[in-house]
Amino acid sequence: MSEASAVAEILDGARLARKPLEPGDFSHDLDLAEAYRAQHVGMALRLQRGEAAVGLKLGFTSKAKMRQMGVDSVIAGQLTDLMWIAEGGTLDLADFIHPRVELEVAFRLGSDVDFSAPNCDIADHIDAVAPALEIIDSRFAGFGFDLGKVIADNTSAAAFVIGPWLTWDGRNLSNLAAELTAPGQAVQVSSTAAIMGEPLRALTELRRLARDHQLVLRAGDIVLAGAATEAVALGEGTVEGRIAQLGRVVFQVKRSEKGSAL
Ligand code: OOG
Ligand code: MG
Repeated sequence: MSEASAVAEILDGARLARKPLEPGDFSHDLDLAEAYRAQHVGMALRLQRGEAAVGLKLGFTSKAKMRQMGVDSVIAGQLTDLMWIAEGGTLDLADFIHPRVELEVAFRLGSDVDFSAPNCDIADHIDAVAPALEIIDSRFAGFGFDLGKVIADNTSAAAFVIGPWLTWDGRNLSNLAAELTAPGQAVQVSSTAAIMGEPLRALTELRRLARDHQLVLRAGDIVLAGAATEAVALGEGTVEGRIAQLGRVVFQVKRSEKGSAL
């Protein structure tokens, strides 16, 4: 078995068992190319089980997140339909290990992106924008990872919620007030400027990562541009994100005995 397959199996097992990997459980030291290969194998396992790819996400596009997690490079991960919680819907804590939530901007694409075209610009493909909440859930104990580990772990992707889509009109997203309210947590106040000065800039980083690591974007896909706030631990109650001009996005959190079939 290749190293990418071995790593993907370990991470997939930890996710399905909701059991985090302790430092002694994981001895692989992955460079970026190996880490993205492991991420692709992990996605293939999910697709084999019937999940569908629905887009990509960026991580560490804000200083707040880089500082919080002790890393300094932008990373990309992959989203599936099973991760998508309907706006206003309910997340069950029993389905996750130690989930955290963060406030993001989501883009929807109206056409396929051809990354081999020299003048390719993901922004040209946007057809809608929305406020979004991402739920991250590292498969490593205490979110203890380096870049190789978090990339192989599909950038801690676990779930996401997208607010009402607004038709894309090329609007300026560079400084919209952003606020995240989560049960038992101090309100996180930020601005979309926290996302690389303007969330559209994150798409330039995504083009580079997609070209280097064979990521794809098709018509209808979603891109999460990365957190504008630090991530906060999830507890039972209502989570609400608000971004000026874009609107609000809400979901409920409960804890059942058993969890569902994620
Ligand atoms: C990695 C995911 C980072 C973001 O928006 O910056 C991310 C993590 O913090 O566990 O999704
Ligand atoms: Mg995120």
